[in-house]
Amino acid sequence: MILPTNNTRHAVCPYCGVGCRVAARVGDGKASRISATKSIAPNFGLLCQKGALLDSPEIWNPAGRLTTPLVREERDQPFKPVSWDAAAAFIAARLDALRKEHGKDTLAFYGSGQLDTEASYIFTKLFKGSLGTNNMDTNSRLCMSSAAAAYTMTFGADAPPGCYDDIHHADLFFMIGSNMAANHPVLFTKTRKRLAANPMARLIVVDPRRSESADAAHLHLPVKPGGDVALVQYIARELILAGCEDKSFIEHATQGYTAYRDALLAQSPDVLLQTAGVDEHLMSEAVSLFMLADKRLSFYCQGLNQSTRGVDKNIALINLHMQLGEVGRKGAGPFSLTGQPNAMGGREVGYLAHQLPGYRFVADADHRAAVEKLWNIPKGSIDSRPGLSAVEMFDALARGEIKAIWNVCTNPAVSMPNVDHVHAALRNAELVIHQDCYDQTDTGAFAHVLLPAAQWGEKTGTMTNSERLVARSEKLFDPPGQAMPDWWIAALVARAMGFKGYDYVTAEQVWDEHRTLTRGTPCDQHGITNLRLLAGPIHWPCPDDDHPGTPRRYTDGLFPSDSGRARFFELEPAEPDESTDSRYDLILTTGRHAAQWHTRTRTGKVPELDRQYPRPVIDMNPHDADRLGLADGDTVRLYSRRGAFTGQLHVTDTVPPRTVFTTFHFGDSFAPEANANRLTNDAFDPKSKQPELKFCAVRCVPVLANEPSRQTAAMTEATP
Ligand SMILES: Nc1nc2c(c(=O)[nH]1)N[C@H]1C(S)=C(S)[C@@H](COP(=O)(O)OP(=O)(O)OC[C@H]3O[C@@H](n4cnc5c(=O)[nH]c(N)nc54)[C@H](O)[C@@H]3O)O[C@H]1N2
Ligand SMILES: Nc1nc2c(c(=O)[nH]1)N[C@H]1C(S)=C(S)[C@@H](COP(=O)(O)OP(=O)(O)OC[C@H]3O[C@@H](n4cnc5c(=O)[nH]c(N)nc54)[C@H](O)[C@@H]3O)O[C@H]1N2
Ligand code: SF4
Ligand SMILES: [Mo]
Repeated sequence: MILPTNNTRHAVCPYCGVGCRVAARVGDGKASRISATKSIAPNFGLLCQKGALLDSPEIWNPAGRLTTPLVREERDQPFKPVSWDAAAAFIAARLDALRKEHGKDTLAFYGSGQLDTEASYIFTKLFKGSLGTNNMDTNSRLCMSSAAAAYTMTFGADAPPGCYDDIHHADLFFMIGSNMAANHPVLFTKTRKRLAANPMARLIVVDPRRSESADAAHLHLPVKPGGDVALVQYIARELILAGCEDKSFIEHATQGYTAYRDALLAQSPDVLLQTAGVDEHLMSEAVSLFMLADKRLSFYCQGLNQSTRGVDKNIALINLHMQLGEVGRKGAGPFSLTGQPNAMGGREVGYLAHQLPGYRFVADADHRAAVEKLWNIPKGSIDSRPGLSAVEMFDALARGEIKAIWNVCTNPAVSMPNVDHVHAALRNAELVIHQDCYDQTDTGAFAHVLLPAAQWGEKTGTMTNSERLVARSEKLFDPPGQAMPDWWIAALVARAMGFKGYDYVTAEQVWDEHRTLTRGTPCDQHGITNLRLLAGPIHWPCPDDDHPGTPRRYTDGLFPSDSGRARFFELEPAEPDESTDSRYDLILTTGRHAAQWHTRTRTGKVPELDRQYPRPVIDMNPHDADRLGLADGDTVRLYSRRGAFTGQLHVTDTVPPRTVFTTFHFGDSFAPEANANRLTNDAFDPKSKQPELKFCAVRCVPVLANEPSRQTAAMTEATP
């Protein structure tokens, strides 16, 4: 354990949205062992295996890094190393030419919740302000956009009401569509500690699979994939019938309750049970646990968000907590877990296609005018039309309506649904810029320009974690070669294009500008100064220098909506976008392994992590394996209506009959047909535009040892 000394720096773990802070001792331009410190929020000495292995030399080896800007005119040419100025001049000239010839909306940006707030801020200013196009979206669209939309619809503004301290006070944990044990491990450890300390406390997990989290639960509700609205409504309805309603909270702080209540009572419990797909006795047990508990805390993530009903799934749960008076109450409430370390910060700078900084929206004339004034750009510079969301953006690229895409800190050639179509779009683009810290990524293979980014630990930046805690991630190391921070690269290109207002020298200057833009907004960070961030992290809202920060919001029952009240919505339980039939008779759901991070560009390099999940695995119930004549360890192929995927069969009763599970960690660079997103459906939720990554219809066939060509077989058989 390293003790804090003068030469100890703190950085934010670059993996999940728990936002653990790690300490490293620096000296001689190097940093020594990374650890966590007991006194430091939010993890207080805890780290999971991914965080603890951040000092693995493989992560820092310059051999696997992009170290100089690389440019090629055409994709069949080799890349040439160039200086930063030459790369910026090349990009500026190409973007300018496309903009003049075809219009500003032919340029697009695709970013990431792993970028720090400073980088997200400058890219937003460059695209929405200076270039005047809202064709700017990020992987948060695949991740948190349903949660953001649901919070905005119900409370009037995005972000969770509570904080991690609520774990120490809750007596019922309701984890729905979250495998916290694998994906937010430090929070799961905190939850288990609370369960151990309070023998009356209970954990319910709602997941079609018996995940690692479900294994540790008192009650596992194996919901039918997509059946969450019905499941939550069943519980809410039974609770109403039992008189569990907080009448005072409902009357003083909400609107729309009567209509919500009437609509729920009009539902048939049998139909709800059938749609949820869970036995009545298990559901009755869940209802009893809700009734016995005093403080119920819900954690949710992609099992709710990644669905064509993602917003409704979120709202059903928020409705339930409002009915129980559990918003702004210590130890209770709806708490969406953020996936990436700074997806919250990205939402705060307004990096999604419909947003502007400070939870403002492009469609709102007052919001546009306020931001134009703060950015010192002519009135009317910001377009009033929301730009294209992730799926729509790659569609427009495939059709040739978008011509240039600048892709930063995300690997869409692996992670987008229906990824064959995304590959075709990238091949069709006139200009692909890919900005990454690592060499040899799947998306980089499509690029004309590769820009070397300083990675975590090599730059100063600010991150907001799942609980609205804003922390400074300090620079520990120098980046290799010419790699530079993402914000610096954005500002360099903006200046090369002749735009004013990008003369930043430090990340602190960018932060100061960003926090000013949040002043008076629901995510007010004006009081979070650089000086205060040196001392430690602070929860927003924090309007002034002497404000202590706000771990819990809405404690006064006042909400940032027009009426000042939170709003109930009536919902219809409905089926997912795609259905099974005799040809595609299995439901595929996708997710993550505890030891791998997304497209493996970092965890795949760390032997201790990679060996835990070194190749694609398909989990299948023994009944299906018997029915299909398959055995554990067989190489099998899944076909959906869109493509094919090959993996090793794992026969296990953790998945229910007729449902199979795999991860999306592997791309074409690993093996042909290793990418599960060849199968997934790019249908999206109409309210959040978040795609359906958790449900598609597939069939499973054995792979024959001597078959001619996998790709050809896949193409012929995939045709419905
Ligand atoms: N180790 C690791 N940790 C990570 C990441 C990683 O790649 N690796 N990624 C980070 C990111 S960006 C994110 S967004 C989070 C994601 O964190 P999670 O949402 O916890 O991760 P997933 O595995 O995608 O999905 C969670 C669970 O949803 C279940 N599920 C599938 N369909 C349904 C359904 O219809 N209803 C319900 N109730 N559940 C369903 C799946 O079986 C799965 O167990 O993890 C973060 N943490
Ligand atoms: N089937 C299926 N697909 C999914 C999901 C699912 O559950 N199922 N989940 C979706 C979700 S929630 C998410 S968040 C996405 C994640 O998908 P991606 O964002 O595509 O995945 P990553 O591997 O995290 O990509 C990050 C890239 O940025 C690079 N990088 C790391 N640090 C830096 C840096 O500081 N600067 C720069 N410029 N680059 C850096 C990495 O090397 C890597 O290439 O996947 C989505 N896709
Ligand atoms: S729980 Fe998340 S933030 Fe914490 S060490 Fe693990 S991956 Fe990093
Ligand atoms: Mo995510």
